[in-house]
Amino acid sequence: MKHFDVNEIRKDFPALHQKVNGQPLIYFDNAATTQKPQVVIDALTNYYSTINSNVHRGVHHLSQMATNAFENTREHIRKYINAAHTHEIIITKGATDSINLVANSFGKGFIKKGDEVIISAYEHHANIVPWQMICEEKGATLKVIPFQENGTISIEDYKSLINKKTKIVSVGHVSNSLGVVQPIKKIIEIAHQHNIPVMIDGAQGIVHETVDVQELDCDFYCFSSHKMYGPMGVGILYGKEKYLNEMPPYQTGGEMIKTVTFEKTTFNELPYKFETGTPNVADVIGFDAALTYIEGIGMDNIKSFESELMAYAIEKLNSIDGIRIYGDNKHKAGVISFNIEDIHPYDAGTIIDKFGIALRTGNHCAQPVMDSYQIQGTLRASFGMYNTKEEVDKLVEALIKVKVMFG
Ligand code: ALA
Repeated sequence: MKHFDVNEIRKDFPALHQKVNGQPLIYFDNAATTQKPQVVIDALTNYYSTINSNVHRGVHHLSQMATNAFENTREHIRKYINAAHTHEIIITKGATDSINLVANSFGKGFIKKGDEVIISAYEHHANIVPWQMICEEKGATLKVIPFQENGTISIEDYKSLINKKTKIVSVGHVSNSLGVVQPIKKIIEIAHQHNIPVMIDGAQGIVHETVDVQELDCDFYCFSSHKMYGPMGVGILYGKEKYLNEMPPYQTGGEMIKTVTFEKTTFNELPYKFETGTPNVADVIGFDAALTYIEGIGMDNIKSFESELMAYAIEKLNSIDGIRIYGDNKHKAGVISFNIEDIHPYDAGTIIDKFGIALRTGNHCAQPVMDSYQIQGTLRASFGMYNTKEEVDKLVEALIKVKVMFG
């Protein structure tokens, strides 16, 4: 195993070394977006200073260099998630864009009146609304697996929703609002016993553990670069070739076209069939640098470091009188959602910001989760590979001060 030294890692992230409100920044909003290592920032500068050019569109030197770097990233992503084919990797704008692509394209191709789609009650809005809309359009029904007090679904509840009308299941790997790791392998296995494909929203999953899409046997898996220490505006959709080939194009124009006449247009092969317009070349290449950076640290190292940090943070937070952590579960990754007494999360978050600590407050784009607990929102601390136990101690000190102020 490679050596993991959080203090060395912190040196690679320039944004961590600043003061906010006169205090050293403590960045605990990693589930919203992670900070970027210098190698990623350098990759962007290098791209714009040297090979900036459009891809797949020119025989000239710069265009070929940019195209090679762009396509090398696609291959890197394939290897990173162990997909069988490079053309199963579609580059999108983000995880939300990826889910919209599948909901619309799969929906257009395979969902009809009377069919059913299964999601869960712990989903981010991005894995609810696209399905809701396609169901409305097609006259299909959206079925929702409830989650239990501890933030996970019951397999029995899930099984009871599956029937002959079920066309697809789409669930999150890790809940963004609770941090609970869901039993996705089991969910996939059960759906496959009925020949139903499964889409996994991995936006909060792949950041904290190794994902092998062939081993999981998921039919679709999506995620965002910016939650993996890479640039914003880049998402990935992995899809099994057998589905992607049968699905109609989502958006049109640009790379997805093979031939156009006014009578008929033919479409490009995978993966380009699903890629339109000029892609976000610089940021895709920046994502390549982020993946290389993560590989250099080692996901096993990151996972065990973050697990220890999470356990420490849960224990420390639980020692504060009046705190309630939502989604009390031993299978958690990267996220702790909580409230203190009846202090409004916005009030607490605003005071905590004065201590230089960045948390997210609100419903975390998961309103049904908040509704289940009958709360308006929570404070959410989310961790990355560069956070420390000392930072957790500072958060606990700040929360005690908040309690005193509102007490
Ligand atoms: N979906 C992101 C979050 O959970 C933005 O904060």
